[in-house]
Amino acid sequence: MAKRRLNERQRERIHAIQERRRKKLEQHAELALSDVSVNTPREGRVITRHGQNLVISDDTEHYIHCLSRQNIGQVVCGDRVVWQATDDGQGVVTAVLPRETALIRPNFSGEARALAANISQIVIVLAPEPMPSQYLVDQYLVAAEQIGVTTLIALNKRDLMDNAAIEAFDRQFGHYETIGYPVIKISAKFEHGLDPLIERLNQQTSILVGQSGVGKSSLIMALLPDIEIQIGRLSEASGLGCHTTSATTLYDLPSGGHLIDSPGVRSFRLGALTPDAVAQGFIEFGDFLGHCKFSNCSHQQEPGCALKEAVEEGKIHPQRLSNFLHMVQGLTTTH
Ligand SMILES: Nc1nc2c(ncn2[C@@H]2O[C@H](COP(=O)(O)OP(=O)(O)OP(=O)(O)O)[C@@H](O)[C@H]2O)c(=O)[nH]1
Ligand SMILES: [Mg+2]
Ligand SMILES: [Zn+2]
Repeated sequence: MAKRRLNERQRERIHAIQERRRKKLEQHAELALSDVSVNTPREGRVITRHGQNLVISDDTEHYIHCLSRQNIGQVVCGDRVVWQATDDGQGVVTAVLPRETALIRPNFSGEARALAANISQIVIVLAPEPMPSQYLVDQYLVAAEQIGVTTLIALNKRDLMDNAAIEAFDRQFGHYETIGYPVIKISAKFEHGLDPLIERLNQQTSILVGQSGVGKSSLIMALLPDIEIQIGRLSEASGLGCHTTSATTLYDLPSGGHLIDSPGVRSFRLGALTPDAVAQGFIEFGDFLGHCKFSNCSHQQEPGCALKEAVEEGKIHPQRLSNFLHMVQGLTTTH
């Protein structure tokens, strides 16, 4: 997170310098690709990626700048990889080890792209501003259920909310707690209410996701006492000078486990899921699915719809059903 504001020209200059360094590193490592065979393959974990440039941590938690071989597919933050040192103190990643999990979203051309790999938990960060979106939360929850990781919701910037604002938030988001997703209210700025979050992050590899400006990077700062050291190590290894938080990056938690910062999104598009897979992402629907009067019920107008009845009985939140229908409709119109 930038401590001071940079004007447009300064930003452009920094960007140009970083681009030049990146090009130089790439040329350098391309040359090195030819002599990797002499060094033993080792295992490492991807800390961050800028294009073809990777920073990986080796088995001694040392950070190394590596290039990835072109033919090994996408390599993303959190990936476990095989790499070989080159004689100039850098390295080449030669293989990606199988992923336990991957948070995937389509890019603008609709191709599936992993955002991070081997995560065990998703932390959806919300704030009073920018205004939280239940739809975005539900999309993340479907993605999380699909890959089988736990999820919690962190409402940040609690310090900006008075009692009325908290009550309004609880009316809109309180049902997630009932469904089984913990909702933790915190302030990254004042380091308030962080203990329950720290407890849940322990020993996990968690990714912070959410809209731009909700305070993900601020939370990283608040949760990691040695963040300056970690950023320093990263900048040194990447050779890119000052580390920017624009790339998804993995940090070490002091109590064990990892925390990944990801750049904010306006929306999260789900990949090619079937309507059934989306339905499974709405875990509280489980008791009612398959109990509609018509087996091909679209849960919209039909009589005897078990989901609509559950909404009427207060067992399913109406917004969850309408988000589900909207999501399923999105699948059929875009695929
Ligand atoms: N009042 C208040 N402001 C906060 C808090 N946490 C973060 N902020 C402010 O919110 C703004 C955005 O914070 P960031 O941490 O950069 O947000 P981000 O989620 O990382 O944003 P992107 O990297 O763009 O996705 C900054 O000006 C922070 O100082 C908080 O708990 N309270
Ligand atoms: Mg950020
Ligand atoms: Zn139905």
